[in-house]
Amino acid sequence: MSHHDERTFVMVKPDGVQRGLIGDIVSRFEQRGLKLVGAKLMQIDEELAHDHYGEHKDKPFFDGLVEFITSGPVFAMVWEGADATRQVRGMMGETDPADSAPGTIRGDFGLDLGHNVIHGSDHEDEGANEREIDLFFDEDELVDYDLSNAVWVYEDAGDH
Ligand code: D4T
Repeated sequence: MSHHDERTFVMVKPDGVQRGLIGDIVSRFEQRGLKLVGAKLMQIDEELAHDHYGEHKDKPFFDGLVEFITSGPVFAMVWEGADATRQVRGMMGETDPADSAPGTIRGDFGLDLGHNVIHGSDHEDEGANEREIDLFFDEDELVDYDLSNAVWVYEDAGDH
């Protein structure tokens, strides 16, 4: 594995899907130079919501969080690239859109903590990526391929 191959799980939440933000969000990651290796529109059921948000099960906002994340389709993705998890988190902004800088996804598209448009695996939680990719995707839904623009994104990716 090269250092360009870090994979991270990202999801446009039901508010982002309903507001027509899938295209813009995908565009931002593409333009950054990340490689899309899996994507699907899907409905999260109660069981998957509990598995995904298990760490929050004792929090007061848990029931509302489950209700929200199951309230409509989400767009689940796996993106690959150098330092992908941390870079995606940076592009997302803070958990609360109200604290997020303009230019970030939540800072550009959100105002409310309970409707914060996007999820990305936590880069400080080791193993979160693998766990969430496994939870949402079968192995055969992830595509292994070379992105031709990699030689222009990475200085050490070959000749151009
Ligand atoms: P997710 O997991 O949705 O990408 O968000 P973060 O990783 O940025 O933040 P988190 O796990 O701390 O929170 C998960 C999810 O719960 C919502 N939330 C959070 C909420 O509705 N009320 C709250 O008080 C908090 C802390 C927002 C994100």
